[in-house]
Amino acid sequence: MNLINEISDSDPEIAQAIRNELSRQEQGVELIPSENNVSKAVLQAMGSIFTNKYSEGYPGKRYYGGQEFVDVIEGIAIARAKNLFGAQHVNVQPYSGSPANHAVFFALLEHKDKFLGFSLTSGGHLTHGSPVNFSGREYQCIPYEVDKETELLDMDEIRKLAVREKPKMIVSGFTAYPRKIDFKEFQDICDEVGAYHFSDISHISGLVAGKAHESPVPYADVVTTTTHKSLRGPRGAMIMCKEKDRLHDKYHSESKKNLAQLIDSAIFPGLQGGPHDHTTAAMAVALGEALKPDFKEYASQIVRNSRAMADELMKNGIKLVTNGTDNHLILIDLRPIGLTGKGKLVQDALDKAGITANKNTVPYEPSTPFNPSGIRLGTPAVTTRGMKESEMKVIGESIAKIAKAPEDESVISRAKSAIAELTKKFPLYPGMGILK
Ligand code: DSN
Repeated sequence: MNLINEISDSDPEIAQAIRNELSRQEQGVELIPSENNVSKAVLQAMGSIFTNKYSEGYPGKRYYGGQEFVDVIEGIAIARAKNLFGAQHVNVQPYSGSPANHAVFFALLEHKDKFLGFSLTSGGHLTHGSPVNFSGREYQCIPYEVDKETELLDMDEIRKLAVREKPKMIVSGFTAYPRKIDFKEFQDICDEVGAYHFSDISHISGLVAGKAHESPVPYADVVTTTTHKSLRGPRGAMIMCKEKDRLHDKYHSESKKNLAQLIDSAIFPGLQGGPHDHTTAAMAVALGEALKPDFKEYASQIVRNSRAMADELMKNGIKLVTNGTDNHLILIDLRPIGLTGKGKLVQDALDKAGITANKNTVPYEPSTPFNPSGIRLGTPAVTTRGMKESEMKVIGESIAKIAKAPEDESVISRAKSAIAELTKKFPLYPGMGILK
């Protein structure tokens, strides 16, 4: 079944937009670190007839009839996630990362409870306590920052902050931090102050699954991840947690449930209605792919590619936050080349050359989040396309040239030709026929 042909007949406008988006994805390089290119099998599961079903509840305990096959896919998704990450309990129903994180707050904290989260401008996520998000409005966030000099997380400072503030929860995880996180140290601090450890591995879950990054699962009480970033699945999320609530006696009355039940009931009926079963089917397929041996090679190639691109950028005079990377992500600091607050200018210039990236704050950002001084890059999608270190050098050199002259059309045009040449050799979805 070629679904695009169906759309072409029924809704030519949308069909054309899909074709245009495919060309954009095919002819450019996708460097937004939270994006990826899913397999055709994942796309097909996502577009399957499971989109027709409602299934409030959990496998074996649903509120509507006709659940025998939904229970199969949800059961397989859970079993594969447990196997891949070594988790005791998994919930695959969160609609996406923010709802998953919301459920963790809802399950573990009471209104205005205090927690420690990585500040947005230093590399955290909105849901880690930003004042404009539910997490910063409904709860009391004490933000931690990176060290001003090294731009690295300073675990001694985080420990001191935790000892002083006595939070009920500490969040580990990020959206814009190019280095490894020591989850065991976070857990030690949580143990010392009697706090829950909530780890958000949305960005690095593919690296964790592929053993290219340490896992928080053996330590943290709760771990969330989106499934569409380095994990290369559909847009969705999962929550992994320990069965038992190790802080039950400190924070809950006898009547409260164990951790797994707290999380499940926070998702449904606490915050969500019926799960998106077509997403669950696609998630099961993606988790099956991540369990195959070649996913390990994929994960380590993501990091090798990231390092190669970082080296090329630095060789060409570009300053990177922390002067390098350990993971899939690179953060360019535009301030030393006189472009403070000009992230949007550079993002737009890269776009014209077929390089998709995003403007981003840098630690201790002197400008605003809408006009920040950084550019965030990542290698999960280009690695999926089969690109390796030599291609990263071409891309890195093009980015460096554009960053240094974002208004020079001849520089942009030369970079565009180099990128077009490169992408021709790495077709996206070959043989899919969706351009017919
Ligand atoms: N929007 C995601 C990212 O780009 O990192 C986080 O939710």
